[in-house]
Amino acid sequence: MSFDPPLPRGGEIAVVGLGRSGLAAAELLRRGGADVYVSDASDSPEVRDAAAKAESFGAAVQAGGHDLRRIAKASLLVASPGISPKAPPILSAQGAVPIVSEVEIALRALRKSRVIAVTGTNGKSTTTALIAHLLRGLGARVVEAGNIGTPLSAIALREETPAWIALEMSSFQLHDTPSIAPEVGVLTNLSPDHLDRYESVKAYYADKALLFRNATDRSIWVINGDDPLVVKMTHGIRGRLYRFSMKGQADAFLQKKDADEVLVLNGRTVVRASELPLLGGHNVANALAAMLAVSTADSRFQRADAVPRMAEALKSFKGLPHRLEVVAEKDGVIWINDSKATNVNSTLVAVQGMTRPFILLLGGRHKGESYSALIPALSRQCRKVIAYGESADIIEKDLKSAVDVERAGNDFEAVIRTAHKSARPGDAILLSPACSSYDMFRNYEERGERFREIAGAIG
Ligand code: UMA
Ligand code: ADP
Repeated sequence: MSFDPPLPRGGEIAVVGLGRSGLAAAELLRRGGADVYVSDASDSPEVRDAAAKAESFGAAVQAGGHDLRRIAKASLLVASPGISPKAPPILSAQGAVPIVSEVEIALRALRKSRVIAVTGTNGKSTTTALIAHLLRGLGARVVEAGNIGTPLSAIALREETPAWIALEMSSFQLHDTPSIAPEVGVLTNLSPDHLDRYESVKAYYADKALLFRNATDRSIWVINGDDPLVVKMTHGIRGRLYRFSMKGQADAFLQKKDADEVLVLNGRTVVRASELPLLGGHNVANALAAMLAVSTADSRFQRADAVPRMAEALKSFKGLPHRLEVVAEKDGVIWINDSKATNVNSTLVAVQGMTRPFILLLGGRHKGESYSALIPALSRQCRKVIAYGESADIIEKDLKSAVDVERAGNDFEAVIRTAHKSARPGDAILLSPACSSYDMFRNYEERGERFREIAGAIG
């Protein structure tokens, strides 16, 4: 295993966090011959399992705490993305030890792969998965990785190096990835998020802008031409800019045609909007972004014969779980799992896309945004908001003047039963929480799975 730029010679590399990222990075570093010390503040069964695995490949391991002095003497620190820059192990290294992300290590080992990187506040995972699906449809060898779920280091550990990588990058990952220089970089949209970690929206956007840190005249960027913040951020950056738009002509755009709308790429009609299997206008934007990213990545994908293959791929794309996913239907009520909506703007698009009256489950760990931006959209068809979890007080305060809000504590089954009591035939029960899940669950996936189970049992 070789790294370009190489790993520091001598000394120990400290990996902080033994979640998915930390475990994969530690193994990759060991494969490269480095001495590795990996530690995690938690002593949970999952962390202990990961610790045993890390020991098996020869890392020095600590679960249940970090040795801050040892970390401060390391030659390099690899930080897991979920760990705040203000956490003690990161602070203890600051100024003394270079700090990088797990993605940085993996990129150095994957120089031969062609990377399409996707960032933005919402739509990253869907766009990343669509890019990979389109490339597969065009016969390319591709994997999806990064914030979407599989750490990039786990890809670097595979025997076969992929020709293409569709790489989802969160702001946390971008913060510490100095080598990021994708063949194509995509910026989906920008709106406030993660204000529980960042001091200001400006600081959050500054991390997003790090996608462009190594821009050259040969760089290719795919951006949302309808989003003023995206347009402003990318104004004047080096490289070629390609735009997608839902509103007017662009490199990829949505065009009215008779009674329907069509997705147009580089002047060619690819597919009708009504043929896309995904719900909601935001997913049309994601499809435009993905088509444009793929077509700009390689001249082969710009030929006329690529168009029908892209159309087939778009039509056969199965949406990702936990994104506006219908999980049950009974007595005229449909149950929709949008657990991945972890900020106000993502819940807003879900609510705007609703075509029937609905009960909205809103709550979890508050991330600092006001919920009042939802009011105009909720006023149309929302029968009731069920406010639950740690953020219930704030949700109630922000919404009660305009919408019927019922408080429902933090027993998730009781929360869902409360929603069910208010539902009538023809309604939807929508879990689109606008909050992170960490007050009650391990992650958004667990929250969505619980919703699916309880909806199945009730429905
Ligand atoms: N920990 C410490 N010390 C601390 C704080 C935390 O040791 O001071 C430990 C925790 O006990 C835990 C570990 O760090 O064991 C967790 O690390 P992590 O939160 O970085 O989790 P991973 O499993 O490595 O998952 C990360 C991403 N998680 C976050 O960014 C929060 C996953 O994105 C990503 O899929 C995965 O790497 C692979 O790349 C999830 C996410 O929620 C989906 N992302 C955010 C989002 O989409 O909004 C950015
Ligand atoms: P991310 O990876 O950025 O969190 P996902 O593709 O996982 O994005 O979608 C998460 C949620 O964000 C979805 O459930 C949906 O409610 C919302 N969403 C998806 N795409 C968009 C978009 N283009 N614009 C605004 N919101 C979106």
